[in-house]
Amino acid sequence: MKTSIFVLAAIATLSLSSIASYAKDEMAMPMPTSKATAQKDIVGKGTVVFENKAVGNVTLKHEAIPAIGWGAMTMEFKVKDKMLLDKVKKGDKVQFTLEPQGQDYVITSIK
Ligand SMILES: [Cu+2]
Repeated sequence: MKTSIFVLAAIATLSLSSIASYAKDEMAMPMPTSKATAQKDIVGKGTVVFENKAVGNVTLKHEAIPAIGWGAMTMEFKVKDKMLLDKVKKGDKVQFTLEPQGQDYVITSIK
């Protein structure tokens, strides 16, 4: 009798632990993470046509940016941080990185 109680207890423990490990496996399922959806940096090249440090805008004549399907054009960008414009001036050839922000793209680095 003592033995059968022990066996029952052992079975109960086993099944509990297998349920526990099953649940753990479920949680370990690959979930979409920010890493998986993170975009590659969008990098462009261009020439500074005009910069407005006070507002945080820069107008660039940029080359095509295939990453986002843009052709070459002259357009105005916002910069994420006005400090980014401290080192650029009209006529500079620059390389810049864009980050989507709503419908727009903002410059996150420029050099
Ligand atoms: Cu453009």
